[in-house]
Amino acid sequence: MLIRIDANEPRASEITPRAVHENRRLLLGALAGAALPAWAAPQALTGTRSAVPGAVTMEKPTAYKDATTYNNFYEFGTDKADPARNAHTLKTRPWTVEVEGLVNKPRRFDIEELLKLAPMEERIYRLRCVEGWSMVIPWVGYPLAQLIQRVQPQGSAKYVEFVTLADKATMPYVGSRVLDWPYTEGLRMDEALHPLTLLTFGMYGEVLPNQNGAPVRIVVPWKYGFKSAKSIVKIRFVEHEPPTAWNGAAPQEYGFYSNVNPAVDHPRWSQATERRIGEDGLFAKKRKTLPFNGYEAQVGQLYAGMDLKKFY
Ligand SMILES: Nc1nc2c(c(=O)[nH]1)N[C@H]1C(S)=C(S)[C@@H](COP(=O)(O)O)O[C@H]1N2
Ligand SMILES: [Mo]
Repeated sequence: MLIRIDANEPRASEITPRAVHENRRLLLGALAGAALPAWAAPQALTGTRSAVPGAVTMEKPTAYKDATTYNNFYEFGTDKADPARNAHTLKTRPWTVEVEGLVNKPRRFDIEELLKLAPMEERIYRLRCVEGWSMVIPWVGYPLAQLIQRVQPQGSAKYVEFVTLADKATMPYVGSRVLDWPYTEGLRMDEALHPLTLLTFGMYGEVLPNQNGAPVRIVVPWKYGFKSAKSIVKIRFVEHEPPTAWNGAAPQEYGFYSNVNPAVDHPRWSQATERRIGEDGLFAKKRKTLPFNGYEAQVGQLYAGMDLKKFY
């Protein structure tokens, strides 16, 4: 069951100071080791490589340094460098995630319980921001479906809403008027249950850095980055499409679905191409953006018959 990681894959140990790296490794060792047999613990630092089609790309992962210093996490500031500078104040323990709404087994999970709920996998997904840049990141987590199955949604539950932490004491921009806080996001139930939708606890074989959404976030690889809510405290099952932070702030710019779609432009700029972070040298070519961020074969059928210009 355990699949070894390709030897040629760049490891964070090659690009971060050794002491820092050892520290994070130990943390994820405790995390992933708990979900796997003891003999597997050393390899489990990076989880098991996923067998889900589409969950691994052959593209070169973005440098760890870039993925952790060029972020969107508006609770900590609107500049790309702000989250890495400011998110050290985020307290990720103790942490609980309340799962509530239209489910037979509503439950409050302590983060330590949530870590052990299902085996960790490593998945190398592209993350495409609506602003026109993208990264390739080895995420560590397990399918959100694993959690959903355990709480038994009722037939009336058609959507899942994610509510994230809004703590004025530790998040300097909560209270500012850029967005309505808390930052919320949502998925249709079939999207939430899709095997590519990952409940994420780590990246590059290590626990999530605060600026990337510690201690738990969602990663939905075929949608624009803002759907991948960080630092989640509540998961709510509801009947109707829930309001979301960016849709509330600018509905004509950010739709509920927000599937990556090169054919539907943002009203203020094109979505046809993207700049891969780390390739931004003078002669770096922009890449063509792929429908559903390259995951069309896996998720296209979720939207069969829908007008994606209307449901953007
Ligand atoms: N709570 C919260 N989650 C968030 C955001 C945010 O501002 N707050 N920004 C989103 C956006 S716009 C993007 S592109 C991704 C960025 O994730 P990364 O910093 O790990 O690359 O996080 C998303 N999740
Ligand atoms: Mo984004």
